[in-house]
Amino acid sequence: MKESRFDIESAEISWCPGCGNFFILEALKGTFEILRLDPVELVIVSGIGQAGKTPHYLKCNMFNGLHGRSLPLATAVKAANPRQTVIAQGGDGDMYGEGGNHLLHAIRRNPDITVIVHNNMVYGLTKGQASPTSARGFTTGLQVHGVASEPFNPLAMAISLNASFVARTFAGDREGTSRVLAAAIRHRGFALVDILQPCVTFNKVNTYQWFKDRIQPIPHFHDPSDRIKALELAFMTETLPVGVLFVNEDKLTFEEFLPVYDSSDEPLYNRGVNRVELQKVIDLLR
Ligand SMILES: Cc1ncc(C[n+]2csc(CCOP(=O)(O)OP(=O)(O)O)c2C)c(N)n1
Ligand code: SF4
Repeated sequence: MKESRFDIESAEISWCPGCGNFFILEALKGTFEILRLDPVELVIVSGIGQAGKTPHYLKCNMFNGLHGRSLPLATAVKAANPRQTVIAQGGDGDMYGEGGNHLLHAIRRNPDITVIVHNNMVYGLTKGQASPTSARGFTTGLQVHGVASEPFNPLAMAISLNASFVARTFAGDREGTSRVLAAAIRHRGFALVDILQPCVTFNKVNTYQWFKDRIQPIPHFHDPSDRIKALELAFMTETLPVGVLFVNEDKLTFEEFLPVYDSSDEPLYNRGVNRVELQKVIDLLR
């Protein structure tokens, strides 16, 4: 592994050998180098899960919140300091299950953050229960007769809601993942990157080979502003298109709507409290 300014020397990584999370961690560091990010300018917010541990293994600002709750936190961090690069990171259970409702509304709100989902189609940390993206019929120690529900399609959902940037990559393709992550972080507005991530311990169906047999790069002639074509790609199940599916450059971000930034882009944390104005508000509400 190459040395990076984002390495933490003392980090003892608790992931299983061979886990797809290692490739995502390396791809992330590569992306930060491509973008010449300074660790001080970067905040990674996560929830709970194996994927949620990723920021523990990176030298930058981080906030590890509750399961499924990284998106409101990330939105607030960006609103308080729009000059920071803000990333929210989690597993498919964290982002699409427990945090699913936050995801829907964050897409509508369009904060300028990047959301990275390690999609291993299983709950890794809690030992292999089904997640929202597990295939129908997938058996686990809990779902012994197989999963009864249809799998959640995060890409189709995000494109339907007119998300600002929607992409999918495969953890085993570190360069492709890094390229897409760089585009997502550079993008102004809400960016969702779903990363297909083998869990070698609890998902013996969706293995590295299973993904390799199915992933297919999105053709270079695909126009990511074409929403219907992007939806067609998102609905494909026999092959799994990887790359940038959809981009909408025209949406205003949440921060651009905030009146506090009308006259100045000074981050909120830098501004003093105007006690005279504050007292007026308190008096008004008495
Ligand atoms: C509110 C709450 N509900 C449930 C849990 C238990 N829990 C911890 S991690 C997890 C699932 C993690 O799966 P996923 O988000 O897919 O991440 P992975 O571990 O696979 O990376 C669950 C159910 C919790 N910690 N808090
Ligand atoms: S349980 Fe699965 S997701 Fe968790 S570290 Fe092990 S291989 Fe990775």
